[in-house]
Amino acid sequence: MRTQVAIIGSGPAGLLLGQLLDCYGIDNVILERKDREYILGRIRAGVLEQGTVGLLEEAGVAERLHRDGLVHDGVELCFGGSRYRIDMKAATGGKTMVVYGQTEVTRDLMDARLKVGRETIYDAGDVSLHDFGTDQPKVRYVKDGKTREVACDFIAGCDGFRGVSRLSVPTEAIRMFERIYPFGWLGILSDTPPVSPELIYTNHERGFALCSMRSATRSRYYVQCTNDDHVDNWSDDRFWDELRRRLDPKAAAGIVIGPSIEKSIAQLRSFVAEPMRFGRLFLAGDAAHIVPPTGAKGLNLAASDVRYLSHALREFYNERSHAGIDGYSSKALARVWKAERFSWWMTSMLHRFPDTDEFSARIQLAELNYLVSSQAATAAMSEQYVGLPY
Ligand code: FAS
Ligand code: PHB
Repeated sequence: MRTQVAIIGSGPAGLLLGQLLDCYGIDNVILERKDREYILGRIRAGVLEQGTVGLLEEAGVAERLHRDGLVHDGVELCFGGSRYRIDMKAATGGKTMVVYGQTEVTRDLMDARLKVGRETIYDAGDVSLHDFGTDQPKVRYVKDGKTREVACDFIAGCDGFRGVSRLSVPTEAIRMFERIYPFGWLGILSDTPPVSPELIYTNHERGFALCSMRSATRSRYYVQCTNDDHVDNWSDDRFWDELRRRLDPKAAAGIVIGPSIEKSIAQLRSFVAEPMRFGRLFLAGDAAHIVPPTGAKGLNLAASDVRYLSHALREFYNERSHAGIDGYSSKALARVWKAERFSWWMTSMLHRFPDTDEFSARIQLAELNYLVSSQAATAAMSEQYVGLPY
């Protein structure tokens, strides 16, 4: 098989790239090791930056998002037993976020891909990348017991943190930066109405908690847990009790509890691979970087990488210009590192670390008090949370 761009991975990064390239008339194929149902069974991000919404509109997949997504003007911070609203819309001159699950974004992109007749090869085993240092790169994979090959002009490694693309780069050609956090997030999905119309991020001596949602009837909650914790240690009742203990009295009393329809623990890390381009191979999304979900940046960074990469490839094919592909890595990394810092800052301010002593607990509270009482601090947090300009 031959195509112009071979995309590895059918997550948000791969699917959005495929859709935008299709809009630009650039041929592409996606190779995915899992099947559609498995991918749609993963519960992940929930908050879309305004820029991400614009990209989904450009890709022609924003209809359901505008119908079912919840537009949010701000978030609440809960500490010292009280809640404080951060009015992000006012602080950013009108910018908002949309709460719409990554699962739904993925579903919309998959359906759009089917409609335009672009190929996704699911259950592609043993994907391997070849000759991406030349102008004739190839991807090989095994399907139905046979090894097959895709000849292409470019390979887009959109295969996530544990994918094959980054691992295919010679170690001497790549630098990696990592911080692993000494805690995880235990997340629960329940068909119960959200406790509050906006997200609530809490700093509590027992640990961080987050009240989020997927719709007016489906809630998403998280509590900080230890790194070696296990979902089996957490009955629904234990989860609801712990969540209540970390919230202010009004929220704790207002929580509508119900059976969990999904429960999982995510480990938290900050990670960046530099550069994000190796000859004819480009890395995008979690394949190149990971953020702790505290800043709701993971999915949105995948989208900004894809914006830069899709525009660069359009320039290459339509204008025969290399400027975009040559500038991709530095442009993407400039935005990635700002989001890495923001996510690290939010995580440091809101979580209990093993070495959080009385002094550092007071420093966290001082930072939070400054944040909710200073227009400048509120504006700085807001412009990063809603998404910095591309
Ligand atoms: P993805 O990991 O989504 O997709 C990569 C795809 O490549 C997968 O479908 C995988 O099956 C496929 N693949 C992997 N190896 C392959 C191979 N060798 N061959 C072929 N295909 C291969 N972000 C937030 O903003 N908020 C959150 O709350 C949040 N929670 C998260 C919870 C968890 C458990 C995880 C893991 C991530 C979470 N994230 C969150 C981040 C997440 O949303 C990512 O940023 C987002 O999925 C990035 O999308 P992709 O880069 O497409 O990577
Ligand atoms: C979610 O709804 O899953 C979510 C929202 C905001 C975050 C992280 C996760 O910062």
